[in-house]
Amino acid sequence: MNPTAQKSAAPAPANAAERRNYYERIRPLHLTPLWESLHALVPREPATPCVPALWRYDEIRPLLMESAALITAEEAVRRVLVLENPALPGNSSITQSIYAGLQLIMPGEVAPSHRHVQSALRFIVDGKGAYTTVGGERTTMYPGDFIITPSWAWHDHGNEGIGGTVEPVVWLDGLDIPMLRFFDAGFAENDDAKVQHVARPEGNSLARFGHNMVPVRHDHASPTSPIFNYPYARSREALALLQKQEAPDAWLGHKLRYINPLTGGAPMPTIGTQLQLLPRGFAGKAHRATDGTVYSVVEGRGIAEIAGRRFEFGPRDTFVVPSWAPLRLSAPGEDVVLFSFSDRPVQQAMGILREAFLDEDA
Ligand code: 1HN
Repeated sequence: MNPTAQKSAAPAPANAAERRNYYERIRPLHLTPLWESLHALVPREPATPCVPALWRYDEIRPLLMESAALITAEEAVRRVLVLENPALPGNSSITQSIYAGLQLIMPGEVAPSHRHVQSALRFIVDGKGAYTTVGGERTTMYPGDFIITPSWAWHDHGNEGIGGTVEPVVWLDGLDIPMLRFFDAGFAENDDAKVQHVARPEGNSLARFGHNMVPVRHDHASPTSPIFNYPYARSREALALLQKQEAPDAWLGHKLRYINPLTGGAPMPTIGTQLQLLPRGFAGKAHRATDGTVYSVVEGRGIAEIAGRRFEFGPRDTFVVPSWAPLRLSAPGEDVVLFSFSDRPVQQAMGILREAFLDEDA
């Protein structure tokens, strides 16, 4: 019996049996009655299967380090613990559209060069001195840096340290994997070389595009930002100045979105990214939006109340806010800095993004 049949208005018993019989006869022809699923297909408001969840870095770090003894980065290709939404096991998804994972690269290791249609972001969580090379330019990683691997760009990672010290480096990967899977549009290939030839000096992209100026003549045609490392030092400085100069937004605190300097839009076509500061004592109002969002805690301890559930977070933790779940952020004891990302640019391109800034308790 079709379980959804029970949800529709109860027909006369004889009629119900006739309908069931009818459904059984059309099933072999791969036909199904819309009227039994219409309400679930077109819900009055988003009814995501995703649930709110928090991953504590202090719990994960020892397990991540343990994985380094089980497999090398090279054998693994990418040594990552995937953060799966607890309600979507086996899907490699933290929301319906977004993948997230914590990637570890140990001193001296190499994650070999490859490329794929999926776009990736790296948000550096722990350690410094690893590098990623993207399309022939290398960038050194520092905590809080937001780094992009555009669709179809060659990329390899390594860890040679900096200033004579080399330590394990962990970053949060965010990819549009579930979106690409939905579209059945994924391609991938391995590079001939394990490590890409470095073709440009470090910092070249930032020099060209990262100072509110862009080269008068350039050939950057991709929809992804020509900047591929947005260093934390700079983003953090902007927030520190705003904190001195302005009152925080009652819902968001001081919140800035990263931009593609050529368009003013999101740095990647499929993923939008933000950095926000909640000043000590901030007790935010609730807000909700249709883009399920992943947060990485950079600094400070605070509280995220998500759909009425309370999560206490600290530095390096990751949490996820499902689509349309009211979120209230607070920072009772110290300044908090949060990085976040979602499929917002896709929803905006489709004209379907909705958000609400609530004035009463959610
Ligand atoms: C990938 O290529 C990376 O390049 C990280 O670091 C995570 C997850 C699934 C498929 C490819 C990387 C990935 C990935």
